[in-house]
Amino acid sequence: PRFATELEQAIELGTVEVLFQPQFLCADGSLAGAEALLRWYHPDAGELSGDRVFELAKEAGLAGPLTRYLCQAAMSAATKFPEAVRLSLNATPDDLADESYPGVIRESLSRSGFPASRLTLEITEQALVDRLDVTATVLRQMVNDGISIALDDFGAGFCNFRYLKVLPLAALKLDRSMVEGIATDRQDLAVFRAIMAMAHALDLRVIAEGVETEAQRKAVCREGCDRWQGFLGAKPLSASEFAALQSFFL
Ligand code: G
Ligand code: G
Ligand code: MN
Ligand code: NA
Repeated sequence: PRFATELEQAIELGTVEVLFQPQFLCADGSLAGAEALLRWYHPDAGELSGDRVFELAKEAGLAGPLTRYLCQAAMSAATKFPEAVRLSLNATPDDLADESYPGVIRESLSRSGFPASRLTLEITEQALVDRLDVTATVLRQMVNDGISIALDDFGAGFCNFRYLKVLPLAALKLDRSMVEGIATDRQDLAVFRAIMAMAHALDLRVIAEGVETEAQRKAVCREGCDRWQGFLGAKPLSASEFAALQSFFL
């Protein structure tokens, strides 16, 4: 109950922070994307992760307001980023099971002036497990609006390969557990290669996340990923830090 009041105030005051983690093109190291990640610094509990804040918001009946706040804040900030930078927003399973969600996104797009063609929605397979029917409909509306969809955390869950066919996906985002051993473990590399072959056969672009070392960056790019993201490039940054960022020099 106390958290609920505090979170409600934080949303109103705009003290829930939106950070941006850069994504880089494998081809030339240029800055090509920003994943919006929320942070809330609670006076007693300290820094709370995105998942935890959404859990608390859901319990407090504030998930809808939080989603609307984050969409608006992320898109407004992203209008100041270079044109080559796409914005990635994470969507919760609840967002995607809600038929009013495409309208929420549309409203933020029109209020902020951020173009739909530069927006990627990151979804997880949990949304599909929960409500495949509604989620598929919601996603098709978003794609009609010009938004791209990426399947996040790929390789970390149960990976029902049927989703790759029934969903209007533009990209796979490989979970960092797929990336971790790629430069040091033959079996990890074999799995990575099989996923890349499948993704390319399905015309999906691939982004590697959790890239922490130069050896991992080289390997994911050599194996055909389009983009990479991870602490090697940068941790999540404030909007002003992000705007001051340059390319990752190869
Ligand atoms: O950055 P962090 O470790 O807090 O992220 C933890 C999880 O919280 C990630 O899986 C991420 O997808 C989720 N998350 C972070 N920011 C957001 C957000 O703005 N919206 C949603 N729906 N999820 C987020
Ligand atoms: O699940 P999702 O991909 O939306 O969440 C991304 C989370 O991963 C964020 O919390 C972000 O801070 C974290 N992250 C980003 N890059 C790295 C990295 O290189 N290593 C690790 N361990 N975590 C990362
Ligand atoms: Mn994500
Ligand atoms: Na992820």
